[in-house]
Amino acid sequence: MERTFLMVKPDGVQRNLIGEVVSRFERKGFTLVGSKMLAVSKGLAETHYGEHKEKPFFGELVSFITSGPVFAMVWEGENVIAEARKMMGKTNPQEAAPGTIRGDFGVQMSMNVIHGSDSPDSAKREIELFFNESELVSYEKTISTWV
Ligand code: DGI
Repeated sequence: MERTFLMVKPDGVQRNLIGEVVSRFERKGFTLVGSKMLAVSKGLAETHYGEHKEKPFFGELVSFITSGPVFAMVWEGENVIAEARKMMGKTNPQEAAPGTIRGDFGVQMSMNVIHGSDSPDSAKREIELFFNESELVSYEKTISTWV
């Protein structure tokens, strides 16, 4: 079953949106297989956002993601990587549709509440970056035949 890495960013944690975010993915029918609060170090932030190293907003991105605790998660489900991206909405909250997490809760580009892997390769990389295998559980919900 496909897995993705999602993270409530420091703005989402400060705004008490962890429960809201978790609830949306639970209600959708996805399965939470790991989660933790953590303070992202500068090194972890730079590795995680490595693809943006040359961008003008890289410094701002790293300082934002290290500015407060985040809530990191691994979710499992059919096509969960693409579905989670749809539920998050466009990167810029001002372009994100109402009904999406960023459309409903975000106001500006840098504080867009949630991160989610954008491909199977990045999901694998990000899950391994943030979690040990022992922190993830594989299980079947009895309700799964109804989802
Ligand atoms: O995968 P996403 O988070 O939707 O988007 P991304 O991987 O292209 O960019 C990572 C984060 O970097 C994004 O959530 C917000 C920030 N970002 C992206 N493009 C810009 C930006 N921040 C600023 N200030 N300006 C940008 O053009």
